[in-house]
Amino acid sequence: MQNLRNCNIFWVLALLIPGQVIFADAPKNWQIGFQNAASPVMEQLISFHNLMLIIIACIAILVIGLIFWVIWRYRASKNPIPQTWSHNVTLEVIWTLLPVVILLFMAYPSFRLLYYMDAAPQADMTIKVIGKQWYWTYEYPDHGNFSFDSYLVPEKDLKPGQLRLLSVDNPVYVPVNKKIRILTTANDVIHSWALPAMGVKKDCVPGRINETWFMATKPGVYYGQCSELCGPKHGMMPIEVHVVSEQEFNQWVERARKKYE
Ligand SMILES: [Cu+2]
Repeated sequence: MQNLRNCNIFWVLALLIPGQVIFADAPKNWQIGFQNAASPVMEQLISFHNLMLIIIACIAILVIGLIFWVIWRYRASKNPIPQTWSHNVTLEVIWTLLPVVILLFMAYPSFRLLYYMDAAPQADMTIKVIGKQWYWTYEYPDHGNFSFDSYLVPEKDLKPGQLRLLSVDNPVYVPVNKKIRILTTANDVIHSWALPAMGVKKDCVPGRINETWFMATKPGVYYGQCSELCGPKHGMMPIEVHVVSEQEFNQWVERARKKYE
């Protein structure tokens, strides 16, 4: 609820100061739910999660209700002589078939989403992500194949507005509303490139390339973290992605090529 209120205040401010506030998403203290969706995949993941939540809640209520009913209905004081029957074919058929039907009902949207998330056949651009102990290297093969390393900003060097354990020295830039193909790999051990607001989490495995994609629908700064235990500084290799307009992205590419090539 607190999050929701903060969020509303944020949007009021964003409307009052046009062009000044950028939408950003990062973990918040005591957060329980997901970050706000900023990509079509994450929107679908959240609705799938909500569907699961309803099914799980119904099953939990049914089972707990049955337990209490049995405790009350078959209590010792009401049934001094125990029943002797042990099977009920109708009941057994129902409690076998019903879970099968529920599983099939969940499997269809689950597989559809899984294949949707898997790869983007018509991606607008590609970024290669290489996990290393303990930082990330990014390559932009479609923009002159420049590459750069992205390290955590240590706590003592944090500037105002930068987030502890999340801000990096060289963030990733992507254009808004474009399909970004992400190719992941690693140089040493398995890492995992994760960006919760986009619904992305892909293992980076040495010696192989994994593929995923996202399309950011809201400009702003998004944060993620390595999500595969990769050694003592696993928590010190965050991910910072700036989603900007296509024009700003092209300007950044110009600067980046001079800086990193
Ligand atoms: Cu890692």
